Amino acid sequence: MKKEFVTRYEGNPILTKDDVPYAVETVHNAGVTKFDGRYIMLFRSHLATGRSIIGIAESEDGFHFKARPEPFMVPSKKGELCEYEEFGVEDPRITPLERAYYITYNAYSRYGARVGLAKTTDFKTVERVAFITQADYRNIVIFPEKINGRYARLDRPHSDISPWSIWISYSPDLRYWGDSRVVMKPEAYHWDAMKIGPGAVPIRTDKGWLSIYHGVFATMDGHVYRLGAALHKLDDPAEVLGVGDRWILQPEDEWEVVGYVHNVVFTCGAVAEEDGTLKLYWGGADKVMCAGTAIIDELVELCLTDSRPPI
Ligand code: BMA
Repeated sequence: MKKEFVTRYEGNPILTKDDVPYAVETVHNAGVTKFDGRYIMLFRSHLATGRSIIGIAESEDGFHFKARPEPFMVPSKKGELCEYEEFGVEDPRITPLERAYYITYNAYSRYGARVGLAKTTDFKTVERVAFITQADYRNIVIFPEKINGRYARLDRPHSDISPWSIWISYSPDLRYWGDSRVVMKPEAYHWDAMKIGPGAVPIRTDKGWLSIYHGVFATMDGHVYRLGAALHKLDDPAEVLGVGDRWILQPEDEWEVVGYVHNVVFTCGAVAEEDGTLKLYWGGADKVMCAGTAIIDELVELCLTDSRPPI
């Protein structure tokens, strides 16, 4: 069996707080996409207040990023948005869809964590569209195309009953979502036994939608966040064709093992290249941004051959 599925970029970490022209404590959990032939990264940063904002960086090659002088999204000061973003905006994912880029992000407030939807067409200005969940939701990735006439997303509600699982929901307009159901659960006494959540925006392959998700294992020394792969049926993503039995990435480098939160690799984005490779991006220990590459076909194979059932 193949030993490593992700090859770490030798220049990791690719972005840290020292690369940001304004005062931040961390650079992590970034969504990444291609726009106008360049790579755009929307990264989360903790401020010294402990609250988060979202910055923006650009790159020609997907590895060397330069942060812009100003943040891209900060908690809104206006009306309803202000009330629900008071404690920060976090963990952006970027979905290219119908000539625009939709950004899902966690909005944190005294009422809990919920998910907001924002939209940009130029990565210079950004408009809020709507909050698309109530409280206690995180990790929403919207599929990059309509499926059977509806928009679709993977999400992760957080209820009193664990383990916390990945659900699917649908929408006619990106604003109102429903028809929700569980599609994938953590596996007992497994690397993702405690909770799972969608990570990168799903990638279309011939054999299905490839989803890179995170799984959490509780240890006596805290929680360990790792990444795994699952494959969803193309025309019915509620059907999971297979879940890779083993993780594809775990905290190993020093800046993944030790940081703001130890032992975390957490993805919000990946870019599929035309040559069949994947550029995968992850936050290391909630402190820095890292990158690596994988072969898309190998991840698909893992889901189909060395797999466990989704439920
Ligand atoms: C999750 C989220 C992520 C974070 C992870 C590890 O619950 O808050 O943003 O990377 O915990 O701290």
